[in-house]
Amino acid sequence: MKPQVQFNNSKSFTRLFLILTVIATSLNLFAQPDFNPNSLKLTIVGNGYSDQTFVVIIPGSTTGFDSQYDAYKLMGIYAAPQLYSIISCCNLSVNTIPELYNGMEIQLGNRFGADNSYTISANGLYTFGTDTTIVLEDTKENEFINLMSDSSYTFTGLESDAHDRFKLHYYCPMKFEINTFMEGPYQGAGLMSATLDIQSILPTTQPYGVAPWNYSGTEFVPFFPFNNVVDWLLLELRDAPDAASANASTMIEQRACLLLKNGTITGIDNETAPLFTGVISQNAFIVVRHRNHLSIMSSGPLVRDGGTYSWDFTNSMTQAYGTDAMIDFGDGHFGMFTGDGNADNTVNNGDKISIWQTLVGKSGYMAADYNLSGQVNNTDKNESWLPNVGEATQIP
Ligand SMILES: [Ca+2]
Ligand SMILES: [Ca+2]
Ligand SMILES: [Ca+2]
Repeated sequence: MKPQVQFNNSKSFTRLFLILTVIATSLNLFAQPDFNPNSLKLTIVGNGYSDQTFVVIIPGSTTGFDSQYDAYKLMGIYAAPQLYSIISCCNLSVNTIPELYNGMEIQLGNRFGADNSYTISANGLYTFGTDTTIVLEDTKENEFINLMSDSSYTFTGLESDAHDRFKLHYYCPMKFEINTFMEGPYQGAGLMSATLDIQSILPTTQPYGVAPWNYSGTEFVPFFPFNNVVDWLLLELRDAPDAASANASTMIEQRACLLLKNGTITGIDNETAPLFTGVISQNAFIVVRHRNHLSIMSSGPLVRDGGTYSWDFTNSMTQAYGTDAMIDFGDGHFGMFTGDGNADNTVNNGDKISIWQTLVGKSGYMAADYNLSGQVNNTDKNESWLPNVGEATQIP
């Protein structure tokens, strides 16, 4: 009897040890990538087996195989479901990539040794920013599962299924670091005046809700704390193969922003670059609009670095689409032409007759205040509007 009992105890102990080992291994597998922000673990369960794979953002890694971070996929037994990432060189169980960007796509690989019901579930979603969305696409069923609201997906997997049935899509706002100058308030040496801010003339609600912009955004600033805002701008994001075809129909998003004295464009927080959520499928082009300056557009696709697109209009004429689409300040800087008080995209007599003449002598936030001084007077007509008559916007 005694040896038998001992044998049973030993078996129980072995079982317990195995269970503890499995739990510890699982916890470790789960915990390790979770130390990083933006770590996703996918688990697939079905046919009595399970498998796991990781997609982790690690700055400094690459989209290729990184020996210090990535792990090759080792296929388990045939009956067990397999889930992994497919990259150009190979299949990975741990797929590290350097950055998260809007519209990013990860190709998953899958194998089902038996026709059965399977469930894919996501962990680590909390390691992503609250404004990030991850969608699992089942290309066979044409299903898109928002993992942020529904972290598991059950489906029928067949032995004959394509091995690239699933994809991950990531959506997150992108920063747009854009710099521009405007002629009216330009003072020289890379600085503009913030007179409208200093005199508390700037409206706290974005001013582009009226014609011709008819922008319905609700951007609002409770107050301007730093005396450094030149004016509100309206940014327009366009998605097109090249600049010439980036016409109005390619616009995917608009955003009212603030222009600072040094040419930096910020969101309504008066400090950080504005965010756009639209997914760029071709190339990103930015249009900068102002209520009485001529609009400009980037002459080429915006440069993306990680989660940030950037474009600087201030340092070269060729940064704006078209020929001489900006004024040359003669100090190495360039800016948007002023004088378009009626916002018809041309500096013309209408800006004098129907705008300036009706507002001359007034002060405040005025369409005919072409130098943004807070007052409409002869300076606006003679020094700002007149030299620019005939200039027109060149955006496509
Ligand atoms: Ca990698
Ligand atoms: Ca005009
Ligand atoms: Ca003025």
